[in-house]
This record gives sequence, C-alpha cells and structure tokens, in this order.
Amino acid sequence: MASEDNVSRSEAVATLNGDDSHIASQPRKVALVTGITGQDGSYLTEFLLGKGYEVHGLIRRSSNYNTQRINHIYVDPHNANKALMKLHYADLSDASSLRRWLDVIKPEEVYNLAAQSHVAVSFEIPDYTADVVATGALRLLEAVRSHMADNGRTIRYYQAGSSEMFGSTPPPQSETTPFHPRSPYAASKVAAHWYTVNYREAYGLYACNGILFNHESPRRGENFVTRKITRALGRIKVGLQTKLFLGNIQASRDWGFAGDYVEAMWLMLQQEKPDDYVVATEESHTVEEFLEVSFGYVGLNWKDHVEIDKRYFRPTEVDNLKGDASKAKELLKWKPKVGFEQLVKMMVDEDLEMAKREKVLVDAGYIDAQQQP
Ligand code: NDP
Ligand code: GDR
Repeated sequence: MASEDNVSRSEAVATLNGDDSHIASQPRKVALVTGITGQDGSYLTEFLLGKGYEVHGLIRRSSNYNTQRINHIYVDPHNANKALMKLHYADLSDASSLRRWLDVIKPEEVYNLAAQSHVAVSFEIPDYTADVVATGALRLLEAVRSHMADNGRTIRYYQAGSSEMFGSTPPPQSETTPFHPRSPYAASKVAAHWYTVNYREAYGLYACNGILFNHESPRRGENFVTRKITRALGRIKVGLQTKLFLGNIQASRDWGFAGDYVEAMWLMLQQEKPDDYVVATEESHTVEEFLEVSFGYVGLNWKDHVEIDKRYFRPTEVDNLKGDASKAKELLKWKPKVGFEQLVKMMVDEDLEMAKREKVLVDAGYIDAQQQP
C-alpha cells in the first residue's frame, strides 16, 4: 500500500519554521484534497493550513516529481507535529485507492480538484478526459457515500465545476444559465456537476458544485493562455525568445486570481445547506486585451512578437464568458480581491524574475534556451 512515507522527500523540500504550537493544541479539522499538486490545490492547501486544518492530498504517480507547487509547504513526516500536509498515492481512475484513503484519513471535508483540466487537450484524449473528469468524480462521490454509510460518518464534498459548462450560452452566466458544453472536457464537467447534484438529492450528501470562472496566478500551468503569455513575455524581455504563437485571441474570459477563488470553495462547505455557486469577477477581457496590458506593462508592443498559429484553434470554441456571482456575494459574503490589471502585473512580475534566473543559467551554459516553454 502506498503511504506518505513513499513520498517523503525531506532532502528536496523546504520546511516550515513557524511556531504553530497554539494551533497544534486544538483539535484539527481534516480535509482531503484531490489535485493537490495543481494550481488550485496548492492555494487551497495553504488556505486550509492557515485555518488550522490537517490536509491530506492525493497525488498520482508520475515518472518525475510533480510536487513543485507544494514543495514550499511540505514538511518531512518524521517531524510529526509540524507535518500537517500529508501526501498519498491515488488516482481518480482507481476507485479502490479513493475508498481506501477515505477509510484511513476519515476527512470531514473532501475537495475534488483533480482533472485533466486542459480544454484543447481534451479533444486529443477525450476518452481519458471523460474517465478522470466525469467518471472520476462519480468514483469519488460513491467512495464518499459508501464510506459514510459503512462508518456512520458525515463528509462535506466540493466538486470543481467550470464556466466551460456554459460553453456557447451567452453571458452573463449564473447558476440558472443552461449548460451548452463545447468540448469533451466541458461535457465531462457537466456530467460531474449532475452526479454531484444527484448524490445530494439521492443520499442527502452535503455536496456543492463550485462553478468557477477562469482563475490564474503565477502558479498557473504553462500551457494555459495567460501563463503562456507571461512566460513568453519574460523570456522575450530578457532576450531568450522573440516570438509567441497563439490561437484565437478574440476569445473573452472572466479572469480572477486563484488565491481568491479557493476561499470561495471553503466557504461553500461552511454553510448550513449545500448548494451550487458561480464564482467570478463579473468582468470580461479578450486574450488580445491580456496581451495589451501585459506587454504594455514592460514597455513592449505585443504586435511585434505575437503570431497566430492555426494549431492552437479548437474544433469548437467558447467565445464569451462573463459570470454573474451575485449569489456567492450575497450568501457566501465572498468577493474577489485582485482585479484584472493587478493579476496581469503579478504574473508578469513573477515570470520576469523567472526569466532572469533562466538567463543566468543559459549564459553559464547550464541549460539550453528553448524557444517556447
Ligand atoms: P491543474 O491542471 O493545475 O491541476 C489538476 C490537478 O489534477 C493536478 O494536481 C493533477 O496532477 C491532478 N490530476 C490529473 N489527473 C489526475 C488523475 N487521473 N488522478 C488524480 N489526480 C489527477 O488544474 P487547476 O488547479 O487549475 O484546477 C483545479 C480544478 O478546477 C480542475 O478540476 C479544473 O478542471 C477546475 N477548474 C479550473 C479552473 C481554472 O481556471 N483554473 C476554472 C474552473 C474549474 P499532476 O500534478 O500529477 O498533473
Ligand atoms: P480555458 O483556458 O480553455 O478557458 O480553460 P485557456 O487559457 O486554455 O484558454 C483561454 C482562451 O484562450 C484561447 N487561446 C489559447 N489558449 C491556449 N491554451 N493556448 C493558446 O495558445 C491560445 N491562444 C488563444 C483559447 O482558445 C481560449 O479561448 C481554463 C481551464 O483552466 C479549465 O480547466 C477551466 O475549467 C476553464 O479555464 C474555466
């Protein structure tokens, strides 16, 4: 059986030095997070640790370490009092692993963030995407249901839903807007959404769908458009790259900051009754506007560097997403703190620093200057 000992890598990670003895003396809530190694998983874990939780993350086996986003909060489990984030091998395609870890960990809250989350890639691997995103959510819901029934326990469940589910339905999109998914990814998220509603209605499970609009950060995966732009921009600025190839830059998205959005996930599980909520900034910008703000911030003109490449166009596109988050604002008392320009600048600043470090290594001959990350 896999255990956290298998994934303890004290030599590769920093330790937390803060004195948390005041928290350690209180009973801790226990959360289980799938997708903990992803963008949202890392922010949610930081948030929950800050609230005094013990956080267990399910990670999947990969041939290279995949814990870069959480290394800074990892503590060697031999340091038992301070190791409040624990990692276990599991996979959303492996039902037995999900049930086993629920039985061992006995969490109060489960956050299902794991997914093959790239829309364009879902057209390339539709079967796998459906297995992980749709059936994976069903496997986890069923594991939660059966664990609760067998152990007389209750668990609160969060499902990471997406604005992609609205697809071609025009904005503004709210909880009552009909879904019209435009990719295998989006159709799979619609299935996961309704599985979650069904488990709530059929078994009385406290289960919530967060319908989150795009949220970004310096930890965003490098092949999503915002990070692809800011990574390339940093490299262009320091002379490691000249061109950036993009697809449809007329698409509009409602972009918020991931750090703000994980708080909404947690708030959904703290209410009296389970429900579904849209989480969005209620402001929409095209990819072109993102280019203008980001390149303009460092004194460059995006038109000198960007080329349109047909391979980044999708068979069906989602043209315009803009959320109506009034329900979350009213009932969860949630609102975004970081605005569009601040988000863009935060990402550019971080990626410029990364590019400068990269340049030092390239100049010293330690790494090659790849044209495009
Ligand atoms: P990421 O792509 O950054 O992270 C996805 C996570 O899922 C990673 O930890 C990944 O592991 C894990 N994962 C992938 N496949 C499996 C599997 N078969 N079994 C177990 N774990 C798996 O996504 P985000 O953090 O951006 O998003 C979190 C969730 O929210 C996703 O479900 C996404 O679809 C959804 N969402 C995201 C939005 C956004 O704008 N970011 C908006 C709306 C919804 P590994 O590190 O090994 O790849
Ligand atoms: P999205 O994010 O599909 O909205 O899904 P992404 O950043 O991939 O695309 C946003 C828009 O930009 C256009 N685009 C490009 N996209 C990428 N990735 N690469 C390019 O070169 C490029 N050029 C233009 C796209 O066509 C699209 O219109 C994200 C994911 O996080 C999902 O998991 C999540 O559910 C939704 O956001 C909400």
